[in-house]
Amino acid sequence: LNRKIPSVVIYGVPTDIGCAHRGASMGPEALRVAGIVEKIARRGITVEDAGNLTGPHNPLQGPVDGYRHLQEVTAWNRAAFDKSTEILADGKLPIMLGGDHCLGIGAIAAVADHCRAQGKKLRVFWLDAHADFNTSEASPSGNIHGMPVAVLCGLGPDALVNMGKTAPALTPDQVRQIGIRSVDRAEKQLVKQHDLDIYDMRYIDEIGMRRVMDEALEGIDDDTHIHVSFDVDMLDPSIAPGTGTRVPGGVNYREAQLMFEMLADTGRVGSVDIVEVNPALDKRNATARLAVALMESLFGKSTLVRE
Ligand code: HAR
Ligand code: MN
Ligand code: MN
Ligand code: MN
Repeated sequence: LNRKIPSVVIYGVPTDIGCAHRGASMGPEALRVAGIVEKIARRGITVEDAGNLTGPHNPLQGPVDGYRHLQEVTAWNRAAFDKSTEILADGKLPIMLGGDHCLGIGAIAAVADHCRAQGKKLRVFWLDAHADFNTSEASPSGNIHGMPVAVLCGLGPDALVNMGKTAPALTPDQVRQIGIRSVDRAEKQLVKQHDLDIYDMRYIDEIGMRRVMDEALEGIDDDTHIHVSFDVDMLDPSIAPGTGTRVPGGVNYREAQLMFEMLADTGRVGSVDIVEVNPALDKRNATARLAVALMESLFGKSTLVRE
């Protein structure tokens, strides 16, 4: 394993269209201010910043038929889908800077199409406090950032489910969810019914992050494309306060660093999302700076001294 990392293209998707609170729209700029481009480039990787996508403003409306802002969410995801598709077709590695996590729909639908076209296996690492497996019936909020995994697995409105060439984009067995500690009542039934592979905080506490990652990475081979969808609320709020739906009892600094180092060791990471950074709630950009430090780990910076 451990191949050369392809050129990286970073793009921003400045919207909070999928969530209840404003501010994730400022995430891309916070991540740039924290040095995401320079720090990945320092790893010896070619990095291009493609700027930000554009899309509809946030009308701040309530849910309609169980979805808040479905039309606007669809437009933003279509833009992300197109951009990721273009970057992957160039043989490059897209890093999408969100934005809220509804954008995982477009970004990952593009990766799924790309992998199918290339005959590659796809494994998605969904790093999050939340399972994001709600349907309109199950959701307590109608916020689409609580639904992207369900949508990618075929549960949701046609406009989103049919984002890519093939629907559903994913089957649940391609997904590994890590850091989970907040799942709604009806959502819990759904994740059980669809047999999602969830490494919740209790399991992380009991067996440790090293073994969690060994299990989640099992079966990765040379033909596997790894997509990392990193919702910063996976992290404990004490180290990552700048996010809209904080849940206590999250992943600590060293556990997170180990996760990203072990993902880096595979040499198979082919696409990344960083979502839910909300600078309006942050302390001196700490959350963006931590996310960037973890990207350095993901792109090969190591804490190994011995060996
Ligand atoms: N489960 C809740 C809902 O669906 C909140 C989940 C959304 N929050 C996120 N996504 N940050 O990971 O409304
Ligand atoms: Mn590829
Ligand atoms: Mn999420
Ligand atoms: Mn979350």
